[in-house]
Amino acid sequence: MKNIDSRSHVRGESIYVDDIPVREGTLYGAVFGAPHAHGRITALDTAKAANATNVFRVLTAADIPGENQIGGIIPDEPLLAADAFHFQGQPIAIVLAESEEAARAALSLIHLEFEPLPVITDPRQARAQGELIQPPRTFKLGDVDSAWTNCTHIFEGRAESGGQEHLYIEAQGAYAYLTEQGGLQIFSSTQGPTAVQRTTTRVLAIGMHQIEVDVTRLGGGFGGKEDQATPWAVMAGLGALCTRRPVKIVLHRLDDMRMTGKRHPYSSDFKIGLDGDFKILAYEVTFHQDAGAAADLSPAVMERTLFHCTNSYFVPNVRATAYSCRTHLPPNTAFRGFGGPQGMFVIEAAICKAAEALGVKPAQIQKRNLLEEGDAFPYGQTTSGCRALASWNQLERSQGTAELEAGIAAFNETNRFIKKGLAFQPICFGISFTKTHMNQASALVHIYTDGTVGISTGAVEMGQGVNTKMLQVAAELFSIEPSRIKMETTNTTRVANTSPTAASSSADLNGKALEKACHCLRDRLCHTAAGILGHGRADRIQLREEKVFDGDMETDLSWAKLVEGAYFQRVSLSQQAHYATPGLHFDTETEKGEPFAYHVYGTAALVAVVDVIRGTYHFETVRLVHDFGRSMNKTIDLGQVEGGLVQGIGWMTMEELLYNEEGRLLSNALSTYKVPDIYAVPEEIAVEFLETEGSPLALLKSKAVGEPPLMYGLGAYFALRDAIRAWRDTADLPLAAPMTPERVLMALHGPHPVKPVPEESPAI
Ligand code: MTE
Ligand code: LUZ
Ligand code: MOS
Repeated sequence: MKNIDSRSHVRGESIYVDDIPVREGTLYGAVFGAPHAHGRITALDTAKAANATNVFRVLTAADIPGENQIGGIIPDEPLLAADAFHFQGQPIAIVLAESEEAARAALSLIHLEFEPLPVITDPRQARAQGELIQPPRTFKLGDVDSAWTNCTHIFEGRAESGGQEHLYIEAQGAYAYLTEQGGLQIFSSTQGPTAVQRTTTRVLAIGMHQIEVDVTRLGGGFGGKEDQATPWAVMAGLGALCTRRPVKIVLHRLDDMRMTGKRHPYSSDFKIGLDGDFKILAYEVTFHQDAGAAADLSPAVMERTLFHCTNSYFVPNVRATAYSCRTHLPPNTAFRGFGGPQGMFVIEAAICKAAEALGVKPAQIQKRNLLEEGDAFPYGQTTSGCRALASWNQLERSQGTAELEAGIAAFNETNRFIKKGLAFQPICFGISFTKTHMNQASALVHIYTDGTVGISTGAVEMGQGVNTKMLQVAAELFSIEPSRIKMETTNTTRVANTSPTAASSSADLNGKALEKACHCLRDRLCHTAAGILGHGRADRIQLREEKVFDGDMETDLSWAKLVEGAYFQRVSLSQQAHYATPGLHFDTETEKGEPFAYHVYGTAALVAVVDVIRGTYHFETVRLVHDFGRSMNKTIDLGQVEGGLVQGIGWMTMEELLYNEEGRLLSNALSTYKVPDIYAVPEEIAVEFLETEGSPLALLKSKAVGEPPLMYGLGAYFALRDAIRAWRDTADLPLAAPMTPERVLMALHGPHPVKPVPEESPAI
């Protein structure tokens, strides 16, 4: 089935927050942000702005009726800074005016006096100064300290990965108005409608029952709207409450880039030990996560970094420690992969370093150490349905990687100024929220008397196609035409207490809840049909293609007639259902448990082509074998793989976030922050479906697909490095991403090392 939104998307008819027709009297909000990264506020004068033409009111922290607090995991972030601010762009005041232009124009009339305080932009410096979001955590397996003595080769080094701007096409925004009797309606571009509702309750001191949050769809989220859509929605709500007029706040792109958090940059130290056969015996890693100025989701992101610190490899002795470091950047947040990619980059860097020093291809070490069935992860869970080696082998067998490799070697022999490089990139990603309690969802189904169906779930459509998958579930279980089914907006009044649409789990969780609701309704209708047919044997009834069958015999009851009959017999045609993933648990004392429903595997081969004179590059081909389980929608799933891959390549190669020492974002526009465009997409992307049994915990055994493919992009960094190595030795080249064309040029021709890295430790 095609994505049900494709027609309205192409015709420009899909509705986003900014497309909602505004009510009469609507005010437009513009947000005044901190002009410096760290300071103590000594004076704030908003009178001039408030008196400007067409300005209705200016709100500050003093106008907040409830708690000035938006921090979810840790309460450490105000909605509006009152005494001090901690990052450039941190919201301090909101101008509400008759037009967006008037609101923005008045921002410059706000007068702020502050005492500047020291600014930290480096997570290692933050750690050294004791600026931690929470105490460090350590995951352990085996005994690392005694394992080193058995290692033939030991390498130490540092690996660094940069941040990433989400660049959802639809910027952050919300629209809110009061209804009656104290009610508040909020339209928000959020992945977490319940998070918006909960935080609005806290800040405005009104019950959750008074707040209705509604989401039609997002123009992309990618994690950037899991937590950070909330403040703008709460501000719109606050504006509506204070002025009793509707309030709309939609961020300008440049404000969105400047004020919101991004993927966490990481700076990490590793030590890896191998035996004479290149089996990895020991791995020790210390992560420094740049959390930015407040916790946001950083503790959970840091946790997933630890979960994925060994990627798809079995390492018998591991010690992984992570520090969440408080700096003066905008609080960093969820981004596709949620810390997993950052963790995986470090072990790939460690393997690359070992391979370069030993004079072998990284693939030789990678393949030798892939997880096998029953192997333990450092967090105690063991693999089940492991496809690490299966996907690698299938890639080699059917995607001609040996020929690719031979072709590259021959090419590099004969071409002096163009060099090619190859990297293999296996992935392994755990599916479930790592906070066990979040793995629940509900659905609400109405069958109307004409036989049409309305479906509500907690899932938010953000381009990933979850609504199409939900519709498929209902169409299949009722055996009716998709055109009879409508996916309703995601709404906290219809479906309550939802987890955000995140962790790649929304199709599984919401789809399973929907399955339950549809099964209930189907059973009820089968009973009704059995009654109408006069024998009462519901087990004989089948619904097939809008018809009712009695055993194998077609009856004259149609789906529509059956529904109508049920209504006249006063049978309920509505059903709500709740689903919670069974079997999950995790103990943060021992750091062991069973946090994931299942894992998704796959292997990619990426070929980079580098222009040695210019430092420019492109990706000639990416071939991959991905574990979809039994894909329920190959078109959508293929789109997720291609999109995730390209987003991952962008993160590793061209997207470079630069902050100056004052914590000001320098790459603050699309002219200075480069994302992959159509020309940067690999010339060939060949995706092979590794058809597996799936997992019973996956919706229709179709595995979650949203985040995992991003991690194939890690290979882009290593393919570039391999191409550079065809030109000159890379042993002392820092392991730092992104590998921008400038960095490639430096690597090819600049002095090494650009940054010193510790030498290889002597082999024992
Ligand atoms: N695909 C599109 N087109 N737009 C998005 O914003 N977000 C990604 C992924 N794919 C995203 C996307 C992220 S970060 C997640 S967690 C999943 O979709 C969430 O949706 P799912 O749970 O339905 O896979
Ligand atoms: N969000 C979250 C996530 O709250 N918990 C998670 O485990 C997670 N994983 C991936 C993406 N978002
Ligand atoms: Mo995705 S990072 O779980 O929103």
